[in-house]
Formats: sequence, C-alpha cells, structure tokens
Amino acid sequence: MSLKDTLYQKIEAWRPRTKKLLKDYGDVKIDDVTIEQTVGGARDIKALVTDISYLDPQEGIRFRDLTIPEVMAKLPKVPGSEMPYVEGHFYLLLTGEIPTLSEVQEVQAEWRKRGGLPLYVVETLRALPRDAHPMTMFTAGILALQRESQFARRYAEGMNKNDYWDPTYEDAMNLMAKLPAIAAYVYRMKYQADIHIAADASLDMGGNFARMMGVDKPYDDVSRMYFILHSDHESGNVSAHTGHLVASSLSDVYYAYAAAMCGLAGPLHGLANQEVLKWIQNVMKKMSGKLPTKAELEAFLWETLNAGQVVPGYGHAVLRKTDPRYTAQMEFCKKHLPDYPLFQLVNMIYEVAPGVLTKQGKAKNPWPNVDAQSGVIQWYYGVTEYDFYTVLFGIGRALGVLSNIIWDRGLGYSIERPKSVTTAMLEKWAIEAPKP
Ligand code: HAX
Repeated sequence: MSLKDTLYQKIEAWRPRTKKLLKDYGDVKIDDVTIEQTVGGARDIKALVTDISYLDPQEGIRFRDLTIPEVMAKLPKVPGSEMPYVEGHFYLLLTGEIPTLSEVQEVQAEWRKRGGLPLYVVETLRALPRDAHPMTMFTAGILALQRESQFARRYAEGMNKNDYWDPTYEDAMNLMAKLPAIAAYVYRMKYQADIHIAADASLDMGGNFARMMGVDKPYDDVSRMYFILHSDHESGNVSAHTGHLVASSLSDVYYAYAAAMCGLAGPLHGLANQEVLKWIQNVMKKMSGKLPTKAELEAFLWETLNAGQVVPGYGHAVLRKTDPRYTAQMEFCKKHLPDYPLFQLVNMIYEVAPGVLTKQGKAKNPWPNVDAQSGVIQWYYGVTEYDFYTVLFGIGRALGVLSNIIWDRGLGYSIERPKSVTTAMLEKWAIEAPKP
C-alpha cells in the first residue's frame, strides 16, 4: 500500500480516539498551572498533543517510541552507508511503522518527482542581498513556494473538513522534496562562487544533498544523521510549536513552515548551533590557534557568563541530562574524527562547562544540547560557513513539523488560542492563594 493510503487508514482509525477523549472526558483535569509557568514561557504546561515524538527530561527524545540508537538500528540503511535513509525516518514519523526498503524507495521516488525548484523561487533567492542571513534566504524561498499550495487552492474552492489532511499531505511532500534544493542553492550562491550542482535522480535525500552542496563522502551520511537527529523534539519547542500554531488557523504548510523557520532562527533555539562555533572560534582566536587548558577554558566560560550572555549549546527547557542527540554526534566524531582539535575542544568544554554552569547556579540543566556538537562535524567536512548551520537544522526539522501538521489536520485539531490574564489578576490570585 502507498504511504498516503497507509497514512489515511491510520488517521481514520485514530479519529474516534480523539473524538471520544473530547466528548466523554473533555473535563478531566490533567495539570495545574503556577504563576511561574504563566509568566515563564508556559514551561511544562501540558497544552499540546502529539504522537510523533516524546521528550523525557531524563531519557531524551523518542521518535514514535524509539530511542535514537533504536531508530538508527531499525531503519533501512543506504547501501554502503552507516546511516539510514532519511526517507525511511519520515515514513516512521508519519505512520509509526518501520518501513520496508520498497516503502522507503516509494518516498524517495515521490521526493525525486517533486524536488525541482520553480524559477521564481530561484529568482526570489537571487533578489536578496548576498549578505542576507542564510535563514532569511531559506525562509523566503519557502514562503515564495506558497503559491503552489494545493491546500489553499482546495480550501478556496470549498473543501470538507475531513479532507484537509489530503492536500496538506501533498503540500508537505512537495515542500519536503524541495527543501534540500533551496538550502543547497543558498549555500552555493552565497559561499561557492554562485556555481550550482544539479541533483542526481539516482540518489537518496542525504546523498543528493551532499552532492548539491558539493561536499564529498561521507558528507552524505553526515547529512542523513543530521536530518534524522534534528527532525522532531515533541511539539512545544519554538519551531514545532510555531508550525503547529500557524497551521492551526488553516494557513497552509508553506506559511506555517516559513513561520517555524523564523522561530528556529533565534539564538536560544536553532541559531545556537552557529553561536557555538562562533564561541569556539573566538576562544581559538584569543588562544592564537592553540588549545586552551581547562583552567583557561573555565575563565572563558566565566567571561561569557559575567558579560550577561548564555553559553551556547548548553541548557535546555525540558532536558535535565546530556542530550542524546549530542551523544549520537559525539559517537560519530569518536569514530570519524577522534583526533580533530576542534572535537577535542568540544570534549573539553563538556568536561568544564557543566561545573561552571552549576556553580553559577542559574541554569536548571547544565548539560549540552544538540547544538553543542553539530557544528564541529560540519567544520571538519569543510562546511565552515557557520551562519549556514541553522539552515541544515531547518531541513531536518521539517520532517517532524510537517508530519505533525498533517496529523493535526487529520485529527481536526482546533485553532490554537490560549488565554492571557493581566498582571493585576496574577497579583490578586497570589494574595488570595492559601499559604502552604
Ligand atoms: N548559559 C547561561 N545561562 C543559562 C544557560 C546557559 N547555557 N542556560 C540557562 N541559563 C540561564 C537562563 O538564561 C535563565 O537566566 P535568568 O534567570 O537570568 O533568565 C536561568 O539560567 C534559568 O533558565 P532555565 O530555566 O535553565 O532555562 P530556560 O528553559 O529558560 O531556557 C535555553 C532554555 C535552552 C533557552 C537556555 O538553556 C539557553 O539559553 N541555552 C543556551 C542557548 C542554547 O544552547 N539554545 C539551544 C537549545 C536547544 C535547542 O532548542 N536547539 O535548537
């Protein structure tokens, strides 16, 4: 059965579960909310539903109930490669099932068919000044594609609610197929003398991306790993939540994903991967290229904290241990670039930074997140233009955000509209609350 038919069966089977929860148990309480949560970024409030991934503070991410090592072991691998097909991971996120090789190949064929960039998208990218940030270019390319939206067209014609998922799926597949080409175009236009490399129809997504970037093996595997690791982190992070929120007004996935990318471009979220490399390069510059000692590194970390800045790549709103996405990349580095000085420096930061952050006593989680490790791998394979790194994150994140939006439309989730209150209301409730 095709991916679309499999998905439709699953959506149909799931709909009664959501309907029953709402109809029979809608008034069951699942959470209390404190003033700290309301003022402090809605932290931990259980206000979103997703079955695609779950983030446990101690264990880290599970995709469809599988840990990262389980996903890597179970998904079909590209022949001659260490890493699985990204296409297979998308199938898993969307359906909850490990695909067979032929199911993976079906996704690959679909993306190949849909992957070309219309000329007007290329012209949109070219119209931007060359010193525009790559995330601005990437987002502009996504937004320009909105004119292709089948959802917007069918909605304008008049569409039954039960059918929303169908053109959303089509839009998501088209967008997913084109993202690597938009990203590679931005990269080659901005940093590689504006010389472009065409896709090769025989390659999978990771292989094709490496080819269009112009980076040799094993960058194809680096890309596969990178896209899979960054794909989803449940629904509350800024990019996923933004995608869900914007799509909840029935904006199509082009609008929603462009908005998600505007959120990913923030330094407390996806831009942290470029900030990490910037921070490391700054240390190396101050050390005139030689590796710092642990004591010197500690002094650099305090310098950052005392300047009222954050240590990029450390801390997390949900996690309370080392991010398993950091660990997966560390294992890759241990295998492929164990003696690389930048990797050694990253390891040294891992030894020193948690102690410094703990001593400072502010961060609830002193451990590294995904962004602390990812740039080093890119740098090693020659992608040293670190302001491009968040674009790489943006390609991967689409796998999860788009899967979620398809399911949101399949299950008929409502327009999002949390309630705000005034400061005076909070003060009144604070005084009236029974003393503990
Ligand atoms: N360096 C310095 N201070 C930090 C810190 C860090 N790495 N992490 C947290 N803190 C500070 C916060 O700024 C906050 O300070 P104030 O009380 O002065 O506001 C305090 O510690 C408590 O914060 P928290 O509850 O531990 O963390 P939050 O949930 O508020 O924020 C962040 C989570 C990820 C934004 C935060 O840890 C941070 O800024 N980290 C550095 C940037 C970064 O690596 N971001 C990427 C996160 C992963 C991700 O989304 N990738 O895309």
